[in-house]
Amino acid sequence: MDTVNEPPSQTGHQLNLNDIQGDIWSKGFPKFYETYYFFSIEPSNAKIFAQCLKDLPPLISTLKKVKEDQDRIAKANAEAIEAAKIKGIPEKDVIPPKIPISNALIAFTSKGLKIIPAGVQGDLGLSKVRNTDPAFSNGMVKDKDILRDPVSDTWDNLFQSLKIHGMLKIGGNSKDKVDDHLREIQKTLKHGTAIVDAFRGSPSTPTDSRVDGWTRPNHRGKEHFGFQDCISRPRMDGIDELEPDPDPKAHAVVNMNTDPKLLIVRKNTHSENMTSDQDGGRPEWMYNGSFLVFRKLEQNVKAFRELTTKEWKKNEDLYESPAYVAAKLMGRWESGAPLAMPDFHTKDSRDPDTAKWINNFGYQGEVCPVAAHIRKTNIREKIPPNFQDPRAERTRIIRNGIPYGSDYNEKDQTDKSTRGLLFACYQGNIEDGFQNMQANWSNSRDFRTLDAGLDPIIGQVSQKTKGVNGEVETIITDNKNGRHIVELPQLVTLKGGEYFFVPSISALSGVLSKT
Ligand code: N7H
Repeated sequence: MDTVNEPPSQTGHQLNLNDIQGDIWSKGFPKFYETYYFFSIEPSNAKIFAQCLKDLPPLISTLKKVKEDQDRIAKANAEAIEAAKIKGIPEKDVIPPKIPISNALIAFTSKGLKIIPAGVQGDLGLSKVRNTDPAFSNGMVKDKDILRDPVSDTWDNLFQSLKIHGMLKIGGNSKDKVDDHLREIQKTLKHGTAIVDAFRGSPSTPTDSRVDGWTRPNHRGKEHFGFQDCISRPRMDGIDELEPDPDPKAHAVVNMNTDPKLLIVRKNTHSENMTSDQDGGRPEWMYNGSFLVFRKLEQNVKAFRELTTKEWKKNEDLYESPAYVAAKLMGRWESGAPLAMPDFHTKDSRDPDTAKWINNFGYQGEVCPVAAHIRKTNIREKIPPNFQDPRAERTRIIRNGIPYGSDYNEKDQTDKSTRGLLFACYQGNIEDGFQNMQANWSNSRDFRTLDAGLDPIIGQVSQKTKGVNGEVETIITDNKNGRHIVELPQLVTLKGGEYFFVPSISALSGVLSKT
């Protein structure tokens, strides 16, 4: 496939910015607001649906469009800061200008691909995909045992319904803009005829097939536990500025520069289930697409705060504050400053605006516990050939989710509202990416070292191995006292999710719209 309008490549990896959907990039959609709309394709009208897909590409954003939007916003922000400076207004008080923007992505489940004419007629080679990408082909519910997900009775009806064939992810800077964009796509896809809401609950809950998120108005960039999010992200040659060499002063041995084929399906994108002579084992129509994992993850902020306060009170001689305990669980301070770097061991006093961009670091010793969320999910080391996990080098994801729900208010004990993260990540193969990270790293007491403890943020154990009160354990380490076991309540609860494939623009208007 030709490469169009891409910036010069520094390492020979080229990206077709006009063919790849625009959220498959570490910066992703610019957004204050985002909706995830889940639909079913009416089997009797699958031909009409395929015809409609031909008209869809102008409403779906390419990487080129999203990059232009991000550049436009960066320029407007820089101008606002410059203008404020002249008036003597400090940078932190500048409100970024809101440029009216929305962007959309479409993705399909394997069930959805099977229903459309190209799937029925065998043009999509889905039997090959069953071999190369079993997790995607089976769907998230069937992957439950591998992921060690709890039974799905905690899931929202929408995800339990098993009727999801496709999803629209639309991000923008206002709800109105996002709603308009959604309505336009629904009209193009003949909502009511060719597609219907995946789950239709009672009339009193009309938005059952739609899940909305928004950046926290007074804490933009911070998730509900209070941490700066979206710092560490893989950088792809051809669209990102690459990171400099790993910084030896910060013990870094690798950086986040990532071969795009780990994130986007290309000719040589690996799959655990492909032998080396099956290069290109996936059908070509999948090139320039990516696998998307969606999880609705509810966060128990009250339990998080109580836990960090309790552990601090028990060990005041070791931990200077509940915030320090929280940093031990996360691996970064709330500001984003990495615990692993000597300058940040004990004080979160750094300017959050600089701290939050620090990413060129590695790990030495256990000042940052091996079980801490960011150390579990990115081991930041050169993988030796005999490493216990042969997939480790390929385990990279692009995270582009958004928080949902209102802020937790400690003072209102009657408040029953819920909150969390609409987690979305992209990868070239689910087994190598999300599944390995969640199942074999975060959920394993013995990764990365024997008896390291669970990832305290997202680790889950099956009901069978939980304690009597449903608690699980992690290990906090520190310089003075070595290891210290922490009993965890389930801080994050899965409310449902699904696996999707995000096709290229040419596949949408080509093979997928064949009738
Ligand atoms: Fe995690 N959090 O906001 O507390 N995550 N995450 N995550 N996460 C990270 O670097 C969080 C989840 C990764 O390279 C930070 O952006 C929460 C899942 C990876 O150093 C924070 C939830 C998976 C990284 C959080 C959640 C991951 C990462 C630090 C669920 C994959 C980069 C800021 C509710 C299976 C690690 C940053 C690196 C970082 C939070 C979920 C993976 C603050 C609350 C399900 C790869």
